[in-house]
Amino acid sequence: MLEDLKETFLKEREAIQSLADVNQLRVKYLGKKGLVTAQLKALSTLSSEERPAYGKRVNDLKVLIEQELEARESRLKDEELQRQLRAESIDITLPGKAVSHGREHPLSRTLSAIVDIFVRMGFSVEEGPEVELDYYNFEALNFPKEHPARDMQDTFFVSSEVVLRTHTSPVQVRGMEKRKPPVRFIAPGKVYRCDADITHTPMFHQVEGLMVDRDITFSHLKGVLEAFLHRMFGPDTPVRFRPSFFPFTEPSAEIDIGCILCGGEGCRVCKGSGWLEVLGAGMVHPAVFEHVGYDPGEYSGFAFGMGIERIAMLKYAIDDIRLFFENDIRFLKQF
Ligand code: 2NM
Repeated sequence: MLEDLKETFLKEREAIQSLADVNQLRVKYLGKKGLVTAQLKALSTLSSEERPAYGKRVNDLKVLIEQELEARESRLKDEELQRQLRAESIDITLPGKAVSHGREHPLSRTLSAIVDIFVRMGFSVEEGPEVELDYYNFEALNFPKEHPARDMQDTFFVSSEVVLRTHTSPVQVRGMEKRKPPVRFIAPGKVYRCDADITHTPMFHQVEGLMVDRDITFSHLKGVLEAFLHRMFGPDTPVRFRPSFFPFTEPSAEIDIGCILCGGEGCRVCKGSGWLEVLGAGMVHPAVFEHVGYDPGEYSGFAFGMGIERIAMLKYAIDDIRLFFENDIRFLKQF
């Protein structure tokens, strides 16, 4: 009887496939209502002579089954662990993924360089709204009502009184309204004009600057802007001032540097002239001072402006302005 039980168990043990199978056999043989348990319970029906020997045999069988099941169980767990380890293994000999580094955008680098030079000369930095009142963008800057810049063709109108600023000069006006002379600050930022080709985008960046005090002359303008251009493009860069016109300055000038691409020989970029226009400037018009409450009899000042894209294009020899805004990593990587 006990031998049969053992034989059956040994056969069933061979069929074990899983931990569930192990548990099933454990219940079947060793559980409360198990086959071996039943044998142990039956011991009480035996005589005291038969009991010890039979009891030992039942117990031996119980121990054997326990050991066998435990051995099966630990092998199954081990196999499962190995399977899992194999499935989750990583090949540490594979080459790693290259981390691609970011770079400062060429426009940001150019702006930082410009700001840095003026800050070292004692200028502070002012900001103002990009959505601007017509008053600050045009009226206070002495643009007559019929000036072409006020045309729908050149200016983005939000309403009849509100525009996207077409230059950062309104920041200068707001800056002057806020304080009394002496003032000395620059205004970098985004500006907007209805225009798009290889040298124009509807949004671009400008830095404008302003210095106002008693007895500020055109010589101060020349000295500051020459110093700026020599720090920006190198101390031997030729600088030239040409008469020009702006509504908000009188007299006005446009400022050229010797072509940094051909060294003044004449090339495609300087259109054969040997010169590149980089700045507009002039002595602030008395009408502008009147608008901000400065007495033009007491104070004078100079102002200037430049396009950051243009400066960056010249500095890095970039021939299409749109490259700045496409965010093509192959372009950006070069700076
Ligand atoms: C330029 C050229 C010349 C300029 C003038 C002023 C202000 F507000 F003071 F009148 N701000 N910026 C100015 C003068 C800007 O950009 C080409």
